Amino acid sequence: MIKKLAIANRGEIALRIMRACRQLGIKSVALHSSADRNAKYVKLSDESVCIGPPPALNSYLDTSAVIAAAEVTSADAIHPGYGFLSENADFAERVENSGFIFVGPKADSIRVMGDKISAIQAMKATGVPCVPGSDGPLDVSKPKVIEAMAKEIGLPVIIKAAGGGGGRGMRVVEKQSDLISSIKLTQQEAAAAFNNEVVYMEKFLTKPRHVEIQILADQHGNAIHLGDRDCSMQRRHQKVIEEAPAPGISDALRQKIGKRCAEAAKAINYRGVGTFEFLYQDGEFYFIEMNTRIQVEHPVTEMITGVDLIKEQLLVADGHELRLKQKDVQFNGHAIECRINAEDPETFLPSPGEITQYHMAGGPGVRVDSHAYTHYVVPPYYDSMVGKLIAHGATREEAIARMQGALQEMVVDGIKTNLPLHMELLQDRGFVEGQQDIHYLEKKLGLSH
Ligand code: MV4
Repeated sequence: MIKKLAIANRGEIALRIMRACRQLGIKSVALHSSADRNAKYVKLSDESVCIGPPPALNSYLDTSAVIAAAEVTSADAIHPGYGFLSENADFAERVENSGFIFVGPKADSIRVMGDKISAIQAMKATGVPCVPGSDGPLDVSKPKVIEAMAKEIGLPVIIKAAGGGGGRGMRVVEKQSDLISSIKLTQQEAAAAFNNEVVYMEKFLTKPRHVEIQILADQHGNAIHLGDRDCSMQRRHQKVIEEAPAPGISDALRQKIGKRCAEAAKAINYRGVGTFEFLYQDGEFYFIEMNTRIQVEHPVTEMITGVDLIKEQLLVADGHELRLKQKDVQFNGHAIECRINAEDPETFLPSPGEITQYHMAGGPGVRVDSHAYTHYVVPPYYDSMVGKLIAHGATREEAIARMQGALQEMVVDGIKTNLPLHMELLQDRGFVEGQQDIHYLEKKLGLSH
């Protein structure tokens, strides 16, 4: 059994992981930068180690510092959380080679999914539906082949970097005459950004929703899915509101795509939690990427399934068999998550500083995942999320009503936050009707901001 877990992350997710440790009788070690010395999760952990100065490159991203801190505290496992080192295959490998359990998939799985072309090839081979496209690298020395391919797929197409993901390194091509020059540009940018100039082509879907499937797999060949989440409410690839289940998708379709993903996870010998990202348009799912980490929005899945995903993640990392069979996963009601960011609601610029007053929302179906407190100082070095407000209800309408109430109760003073934006969005007609696609929020903000 894992006895002591080193948490190589910060903020709300460090606190969330610590809470799961407590459920399992695992001691926690908070690895933190000097900027996070006074953080709530550092105080609440059993032990803590400062791993470096404020810049993430010298602390949360410093592989050697993280492993050394785990060694000196005699931890037996390392949880990377999300962001930072969570999807770094070399780090996962080093963790295991140093004798620790890495709370995540094997380094090989991270590597396959990190290359978006190999991810698509692996998923296509297991029967997961993908976007019509090149299914492989584009070779600009063969322009005729590329032009014929684009013609067959049908314009517009999108050129994506194999080393990209999460919205980085992409270019939409509308005209056949722009095709080759656009590919060359994307290759140059990809070489500079990811040290990998390989690009591929997909049909560009013009009005999709971002729907993802949560899966959970053990090391004994068992895998289940925990339904879907809609993450379409985003701005510049930053998710703002997520919900589960995705509005407008039938239970039959959810079970069908979920089963496909669980089967795919088994086929690639995946272990741990994982998310299959899809674009959903006109009743069809198209796989785009797989995330091999726990995600920010995991609580909406927890709220509708009653499953503690981090607890299960720790158990399977520790070699336990899945305690849940697919039939044990029952979906109950609807959950919504609002990401609360320390940012100017008009300009979206970060707004770090001292929180002079902090009051949490409460009541039936309301959950707050946050490391913030009165007099907490939000450091300027990291992402601006200071917490997540999650509301569950028997129906989507009830979840919305509870979120509206929770937003009114929530107080985060002294810094600017996006709470006013959330209040507006929870009353927005298109959102309330569940009509959002990936462009919905940016279009709305374009009109009002
Ligand atoms: C696409 C697409 C349309 N068609 N692929 C952006 C993030 C990355 N994960 C994939 N992305 C997209 N891929 C095809 N074939 C549109 C996007 C996209 C997007 C996807 C999910 C969430 C927000 C988005 C915002 C802009 C573009």
